[in-house]
Amino acid sequence: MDTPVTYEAHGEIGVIRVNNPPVNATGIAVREGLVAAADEFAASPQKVAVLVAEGRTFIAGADIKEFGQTPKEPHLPDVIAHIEALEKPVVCVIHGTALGGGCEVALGSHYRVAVKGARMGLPEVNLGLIPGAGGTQRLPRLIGMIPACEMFTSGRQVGAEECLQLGLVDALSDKTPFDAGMEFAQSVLDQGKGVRRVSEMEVAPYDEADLQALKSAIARKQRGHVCHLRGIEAAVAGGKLPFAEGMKIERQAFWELMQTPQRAAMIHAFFSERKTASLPELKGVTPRPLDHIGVIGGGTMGGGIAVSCLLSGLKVTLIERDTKAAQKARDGIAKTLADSVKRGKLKAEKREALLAEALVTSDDYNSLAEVDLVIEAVFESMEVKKDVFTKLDAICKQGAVLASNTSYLDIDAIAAMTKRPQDVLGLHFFSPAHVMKLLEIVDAEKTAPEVLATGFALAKALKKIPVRAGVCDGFIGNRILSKYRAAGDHMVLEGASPFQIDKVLVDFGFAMGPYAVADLAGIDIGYLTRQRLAPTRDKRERFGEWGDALYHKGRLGRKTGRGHYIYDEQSPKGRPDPEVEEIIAEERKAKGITPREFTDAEIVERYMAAMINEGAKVVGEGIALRPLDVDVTKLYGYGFPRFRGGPMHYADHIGLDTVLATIKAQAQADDFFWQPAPLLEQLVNEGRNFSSLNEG
Ligand code: 3H9
Repeated sequence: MDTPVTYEAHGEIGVIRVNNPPVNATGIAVREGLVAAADEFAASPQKVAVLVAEGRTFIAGADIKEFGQTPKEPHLPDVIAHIEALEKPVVCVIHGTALGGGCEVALGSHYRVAVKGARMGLPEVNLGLIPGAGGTQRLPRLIGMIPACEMFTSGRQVGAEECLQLGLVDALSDKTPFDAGMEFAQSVLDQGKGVRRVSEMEVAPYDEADLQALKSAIARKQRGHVCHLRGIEAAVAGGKLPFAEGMKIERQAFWELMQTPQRAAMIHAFFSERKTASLPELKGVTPRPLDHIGVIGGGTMGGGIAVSCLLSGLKVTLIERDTKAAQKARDGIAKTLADSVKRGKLKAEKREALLAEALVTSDDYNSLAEVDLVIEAVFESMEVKKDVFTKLDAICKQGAVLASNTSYLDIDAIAAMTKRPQDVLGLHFFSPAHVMKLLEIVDAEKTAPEVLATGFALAKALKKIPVRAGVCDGFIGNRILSKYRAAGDHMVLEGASPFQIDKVLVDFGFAMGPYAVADLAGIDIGYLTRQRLAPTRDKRERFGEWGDALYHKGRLGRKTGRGHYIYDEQSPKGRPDPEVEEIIAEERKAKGITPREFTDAEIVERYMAAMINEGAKVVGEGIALRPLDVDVTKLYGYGFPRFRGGPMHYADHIGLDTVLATIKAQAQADDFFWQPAPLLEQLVNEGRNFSSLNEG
């Protein structure tokens, strides 16, 4: 078998080359290869070695696929120690990304050179871990305790220039990785430099108050995560001890974290979000060209979609109903782009160029004649959408992809308004569309494979996480949302307060609870949905009506300063409003309900059971391809805590039989709402879990 690590001599310089596509992860063969190459260099006449990787990136970390299996020797910390212990210097050249174990290999080398565009980072916290091959011990010794802790607790990728400023690399180069390494190695030779081991350095003194401030910020921002503070503990404790003692502390913490459900959940999320992006059925299908995008509607959603496209280098033509509205849409986009400039994400000149050259706003549908793909983001009304698609059918060039951003409506019915239903699909963005990562790609009955593939290509261009969904009311995300929100409403009717439910779910790890979300989205949205569903609502369905009372009182949520919560200067993020509890109490009274207390655990159990049950229905009906597609949807569009992996992963964790038992117990009181998903029953009967459906 070809070894992924080779050693070759170039005069006085040895070259250790890592070649393990796609990202040069340090699986067992690479670890063995690095030790062998280091030994070959040690025994060779060469005086200095260059450690360089082939392909698109330097080592992107440990091989995550090996996590959860029994680790095989040599372990990465020992491999790195072996390299560092060499008596002749090793120059590491970083291109692409040196992440996790890759960054740690670089830290174990004696010198580091970064080529243009290279980035370094310790992103283990994104996998529920801390660096486990010396990152918490060497990095503070090299760049100082506070910057080191900031780097490995944020998991961020640090650009080459900042690496140089931090002292993380010794030099930058414009050359190819190989040439950059050879040049630096030659300078080491010329200057007669020897080895320089980071493990032998002392941690520079730092201000304890800065460390405390960082810890407090992490405790706030990373609520629920167990790994971040463990990393700081290991770094701080190790910084006061001999290096080898510090390594033991790091190792212990790393292995303990490796056993946690959080690590399993976050690695599930890592691989799932990559799986949703490559549909097996689209293998070999060529997407249509994407250069010029049409957007219809310049409100929050349409404007956000336009910004997202512009920032990704696509041309945009945005249509509004008259020139005034078109100008307003342009102003909104200009403002969002100005915010990007303020945040340092966009250069001011680039913003000017985008607005002048890449964006056209118009009230004339004929301007869409040449677009490659058009996304309709107008008012959620079937009549309005049908009118838009009839116009698009008449105007757009043959082969243009016609997409609707509807959140609920039937894409098949929309497609039927055109003579080219094969070109129609749903592209469901989440607001704000230039920020939110999720894109539900709705595969309608007649959508052609290359049109679906074009949806996925657009997601890639926009750096979104795509999930394929089938047609139904609410697709994957909103359909499931309607059920757990209803389960929450039932508990409120029975005696819980919306504020208790929100708090419990935030404690569980959600970014926000459902009633705070309702206030953010607007109480009118829920009201209109209830109105839309009223004609077809089954008499047996229980539902809360206090939202209607809030709506009629003009309490539309954040935008009016009151919804479930009061939003004012005193509490910009909202404080509970006793008046809402009174409105709910009246509704209970009118419905003859005697309120009772709910425990926090009961709230989580019921809310999650409703979410999982509907998730299982969505998978069982083929609306979502696999349970992991439900997980990714909830993680990226609905604030589900990543450290719990998504609702279906969470269900496997607590046990599907437990979930089914909850559903059956609830069905005794309400067998209309609590109908177990056939797929859930089947899996329980067969002793299987959701994960078994994710394979392949
Ligand atoms: C660690 O290092 C622990 C150590 O501290 C201690 C150890 C003792 N392993 O993302 P892409 C696959 S923890 C295995 O689509 P991009 C990925 O699944 C690790 N596989 O490409 C995909 O496979 P497929 C710390 C990996 O260009 C393919 O490579 N490191 C790994 O958009 C392409 O990936 C990290 O957390 C891996 N480490 O982005 C870095 N990484 O083609 C994780 C990727 O079958 N990786 N794959 O779908 C990344 O952030 C991105 O992959 C990267 C490239 C930025 C490198």
